[in-house]
Amino acid sequence: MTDASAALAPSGYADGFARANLPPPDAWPEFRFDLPELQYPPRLNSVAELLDAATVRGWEARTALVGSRERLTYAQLRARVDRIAHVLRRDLGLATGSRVLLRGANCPMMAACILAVIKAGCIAVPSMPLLRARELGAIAGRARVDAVLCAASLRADVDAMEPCAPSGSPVPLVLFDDADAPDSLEARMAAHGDAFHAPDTAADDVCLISFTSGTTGVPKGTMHFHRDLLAICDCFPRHVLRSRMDDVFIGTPPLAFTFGLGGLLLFPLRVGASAVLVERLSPESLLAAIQEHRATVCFTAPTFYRQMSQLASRFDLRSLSRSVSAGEALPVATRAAWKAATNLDMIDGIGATEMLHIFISAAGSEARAGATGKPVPGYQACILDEDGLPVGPGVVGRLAVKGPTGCRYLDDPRQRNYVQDGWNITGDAYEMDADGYFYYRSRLDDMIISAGYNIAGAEVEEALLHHPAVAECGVVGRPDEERGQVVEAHVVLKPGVEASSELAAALQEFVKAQIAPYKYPRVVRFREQLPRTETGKLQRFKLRTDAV
Ligand code: 3UK
Repeated sequence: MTDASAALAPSGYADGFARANLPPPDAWPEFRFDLPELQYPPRLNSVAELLDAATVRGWEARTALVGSRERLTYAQLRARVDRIAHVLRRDLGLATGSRVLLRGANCPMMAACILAVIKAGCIAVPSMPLLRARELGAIAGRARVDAVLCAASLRADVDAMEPCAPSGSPVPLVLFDDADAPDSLEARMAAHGDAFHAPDTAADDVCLISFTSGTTGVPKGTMHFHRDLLAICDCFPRHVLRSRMDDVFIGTPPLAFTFGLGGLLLFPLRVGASAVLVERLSPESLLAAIQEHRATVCFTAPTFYRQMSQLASRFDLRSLSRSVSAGEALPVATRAAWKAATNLDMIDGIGATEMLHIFISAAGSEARAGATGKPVPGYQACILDEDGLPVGPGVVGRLAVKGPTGCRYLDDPRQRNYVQDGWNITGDAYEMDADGYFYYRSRLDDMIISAGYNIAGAEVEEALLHHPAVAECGVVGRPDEERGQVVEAHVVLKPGVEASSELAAALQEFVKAQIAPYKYPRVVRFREQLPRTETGKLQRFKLRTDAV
């Protein structure tokens, strides 16, 4: 049998697209459910589970979501989700298992739409707000979307891509936040006041297709089951973050990025907490929002924390008790700056779209500067050499993980690169110490090889970040005839500092004094800003290729 459905419970979906496009079973990672809380019933709708539990536990009057214009209790969120689910199934006539493309900035309505698609027994395909028509079209085509829910302000790119069904006819587009339009989502919702009962679905039916924020090449669709959405809630937030009912979550990752979907929606809902969903946050406005909403848990990327450290003294941040950094390696200098500014020990965590959320992390006194942490309960990790054999402490190799979640690409030969011998291979070079802590070194494809030496750009960046003139930096290998590659540093200076060749030389000496001198940047380029993705990741390929 090459069909994955042989290994799965009967699907509850009328439309078999997702099951038909799962990788063949021999290309799956091994899934492990090693904790009592990871034993889910075979029939499951993850959103019904989250929102029904809220009712059963008496959370109806508690605040679930806070936006810039509205605040929703758990009861109001459930009612809104039910109305949208009725629009999808009754008005649009979508079959279970249909794919719905979602497009909107972080706000309560976008969150309700994602939840409603899943509760309706359809499959959510969220898209990043900054994607343009061509990229959106690629995603819509790969996931063969049957309908689009889009914030009115972001409709232009959807109009430009004109998503079509296989028959060639355009798929329905419904706009929200479109106050006066008679066919807006809100207008349609008004016709449906009754409760929506989730259709029967399998715990291993696909409910989310999340596209990687890949910087190059065709985007990869990662497929996640109903049980995966609950599993991420029952691992990192339960065992490392220790989220509680009285927590107020806040942060920057888009809901279309699984870092944001988990951290700003699923995790709070799982424990009866609330989430503040605001769009277009800057380091300064995020600090102001933490103060205003008395947020307790913050999720964002390292570069945001670095910028916030410099502004933190102007705000009252006493409500904040945990801050989570993910998406990129957390430099020791950033951890130290944040601690000095807020007295908080950063919770670093590595996650991936393929794994859905964070799988290595450490909190509080368990955290060690320079290390990402230890495998989150529920996950196992090891370091493999080039032959796929595990190596011991102190050796750099390929990071491999397994747990309750893992990689299932939608019809993609790259599945066999990411999954090998049951392990998920994230593409990161890591090292372990004798105590079982994992240390990030670089992306495997970003390792700089210069005159025969392997140099991790992150190590050079770390050294530069300790210099008082440096605001941000990115270090890459630039092709070089003589050495293969040379180490090249792209540096953003702090406000008021002038770029000069003297400063460049001083930075080079500064690095040589801290790490092995052969690693110093032979080229230093000053820049106004660094190219980043919407998820906060440095776009190294742009640094390597940009003629500056
Ligand atoms: C890198 C890190 C060092 C690493 C993500 C939290 O980033 C997320 O998913 P993506 O698919 O990227 C995955 C890759 O990003 N990375 C992420 N976190 C760290 N490197 N230290 C870290 N703490 O290369 C990884 O392979 O965009 C993060 C939760 C959900 C996510 N999807």
